[in-house]
Amino acid sequence: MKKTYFLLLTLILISLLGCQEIKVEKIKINLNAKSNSKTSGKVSLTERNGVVTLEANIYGLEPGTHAIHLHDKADCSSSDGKSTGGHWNPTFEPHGAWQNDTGFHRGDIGNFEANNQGHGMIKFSTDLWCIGCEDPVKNILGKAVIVHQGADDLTSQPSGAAGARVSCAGIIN
Ligand SMILES: [Cu+2]
Ligand SMILES: [Zn+2]
Repeated sequence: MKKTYFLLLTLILISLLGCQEIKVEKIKINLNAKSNSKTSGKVSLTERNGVVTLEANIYGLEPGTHAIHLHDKADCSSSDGKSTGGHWNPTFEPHGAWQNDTGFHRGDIGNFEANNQGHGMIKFSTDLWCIGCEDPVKNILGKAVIVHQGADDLTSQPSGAAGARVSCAGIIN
């Protein structure tokens, strides 16, 4: 009888520990002004059950539409943000709207609106990304978040003609 209880207790313990293993990865990074702008902000990246959610609050923007992308390298060292390279494009597809039939970069998040106070926010979720997994087509660690002065026209190659890079954040744990 005692053995049965012990076994039951062990099973309960194992299942409880199993529940705690639901992996949640979270990274918080700061957007820093580039190209003589005053654009800054905060980005959180959370992975839950295979879905990554990006939430960004951006301040000091010109009112209107702005592009936001993931670029290739988490290197915001240059004053124009170009040290981050081009759009993150691990699948070698053309630039385009997210989940466009004719292809899109895995960094082509798209556009968001800034209000008259210069504040914009965007919430974006996808299962095509991961945070720190082994798949180089999905892993966003080591990439950068770039906010642009203008809108992404979603067609111009290779980057949507979105203008200067006004804010930059490296995706580093
Ligand atoms: Cu960009
Ligand atoms: Zn692109």
